[in-house]
Amino acid sequence: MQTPTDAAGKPLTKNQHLLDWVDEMARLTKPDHVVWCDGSDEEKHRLTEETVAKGILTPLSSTKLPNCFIHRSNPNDVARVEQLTFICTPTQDEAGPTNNWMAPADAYKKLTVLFDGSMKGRTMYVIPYVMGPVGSVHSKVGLELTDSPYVVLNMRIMTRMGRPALNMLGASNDFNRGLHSMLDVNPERRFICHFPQDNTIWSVGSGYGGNVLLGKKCLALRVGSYLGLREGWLAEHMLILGVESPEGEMTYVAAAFPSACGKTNFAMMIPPKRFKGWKIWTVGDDIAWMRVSADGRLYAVNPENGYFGVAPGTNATTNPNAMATVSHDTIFTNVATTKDGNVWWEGMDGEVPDELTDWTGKPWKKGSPDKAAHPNSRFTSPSTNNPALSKFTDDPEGVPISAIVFGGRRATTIPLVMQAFNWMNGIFFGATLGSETTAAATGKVGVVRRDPFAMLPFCGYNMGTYFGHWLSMQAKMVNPPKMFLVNWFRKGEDGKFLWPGYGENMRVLKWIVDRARLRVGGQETPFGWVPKAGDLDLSGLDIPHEQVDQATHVDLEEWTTELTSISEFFKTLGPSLPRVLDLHRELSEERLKIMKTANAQAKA
Ligand code: OXD
Ligand code: MN
Repeated sequence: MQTPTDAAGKPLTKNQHLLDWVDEMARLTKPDHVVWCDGSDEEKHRLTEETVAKGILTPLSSTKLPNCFIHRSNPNDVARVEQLTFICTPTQDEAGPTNNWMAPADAYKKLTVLFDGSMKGRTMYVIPYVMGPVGSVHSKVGLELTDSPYVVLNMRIMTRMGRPALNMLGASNDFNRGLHSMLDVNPERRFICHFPQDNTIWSVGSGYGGNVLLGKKCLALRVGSYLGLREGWLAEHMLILGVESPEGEMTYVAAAFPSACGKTNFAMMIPPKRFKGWKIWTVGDDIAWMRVSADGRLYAVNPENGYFGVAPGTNATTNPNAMATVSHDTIFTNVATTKDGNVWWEGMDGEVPDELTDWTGKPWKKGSPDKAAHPNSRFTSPSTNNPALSKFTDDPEGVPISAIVFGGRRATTIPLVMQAFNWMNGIFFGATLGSETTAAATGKVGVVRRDPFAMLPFCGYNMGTYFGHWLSMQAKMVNPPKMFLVNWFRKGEDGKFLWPGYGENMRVLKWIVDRARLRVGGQETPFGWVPKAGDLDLSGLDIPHEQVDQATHVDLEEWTTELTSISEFFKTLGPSLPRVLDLHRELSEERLKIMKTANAQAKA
């Protein structure tokens, strides 16, 4: 292959490993043209014009939403497809009981047939990108080959893309090899296969973000988690935020919540009025790469460079910073549009418009039973659009993490906030993290789906081995972060949420920061520390304090059920579950029994 050049004719790379691989993949997929992306503005304008001309993107109002576009995807292709996502490790045991597995040779064979000639009549774009700050020890270079210009434009927002990635790679062979073709966007021919040992991802038959923006879930989490195991670091489904006090003290927190539990809202939170002078700074809203530095602390970077956020439910109350973020230079996918070139989704501020064009492109009238925006409709916006973006987001060192938070959607049992006794107990919180299903997802409401570390769909190897890796990280840390469990979604007997959530979560965050800095009280329970009356700052909060007591309460009967359910879950993980986690469950059960007996005696 000839040395590729940018539009001005300047050479882009002479990396022979890279050139040979691109050549090999081009021989397989047989595109009409191969275009190397340099990440320049000129390239962005050219690709935007081309995609608009082809109807892949449609411009929105240049006054209401400058430089914004809408993309409507194939209606059969609107979300990640867990059942078609495979971890292709040499043995099934390495993928573990929570992943779909295919033997690497079988997967390569099956997908080679699909990729053969899949780009005929199309252009293959070569996208060099960096996950993480360019040049950082945390960061990784990836190459994605794709026949979708929509993917190029999204990758341009979500990653550090183009020439800097090639410069960082130099002549090295250490890069992620990602191959993507839309093929005919047919669910029958859709596969997202990960080969962690080969640092390779092959994705075919989809155009949807999570399946095709290969830097995100595929590299930054599935393959990344495996690289983390091998190299001694952590790739996590966690937001990263900085809490700044009025005195200018900064505390960084990483938090794992299952998909669609409000990570983006939490990462961009604006503290309530009572917290005058406090600020939340977003480092990342979805993924954290963390490693121990020379000072024995855990440091995190956000490998991404943009937000691929869920649009419905985003409004001036739930996330004012996100509303500002999406107001320019944004690609919207599967939202509804108004006649005057604006966007709309369920849960947006203001009146529901009388008429819209729905996410499929059809006319929609107010009162229609169908959703106007797809529930998984998205915005892709650069991080630099976020008014709360941390100035350390590009810091190659990352930010030092003082607290790690796990949270799910639980109507009962899990208190508003609880601190783990120690690192292992925190890993128990992560390992048993669960969220209740909604009717839309399963038909059964209130069933707890365990989603350990919010990584169930994203862990690229055996879940038990993953817990073991987390446990072993403690040995490297002089000063490990404190660990917490939170639940914004607990309900009262009337079925209403006990806690107002959103900006008010600052009150919980403050307790977490103060606990991490060893300067506020708490109450020991058999399962962890909870705030006792007076520990949470509730000033100016307009709800009865008994309601907060209910939200923070540890109910021994509910925990009896919880520990039984955890025991069932642990059994599904098989022999690689670290014994210490099951022993911790047993210890909790024994402590629970003692409490129950003591309470019964006190009553008698
Ligand atoms: C996401 C997800 O898109 O977790 O971030 O599904
Ligand atoms: Mn996510």
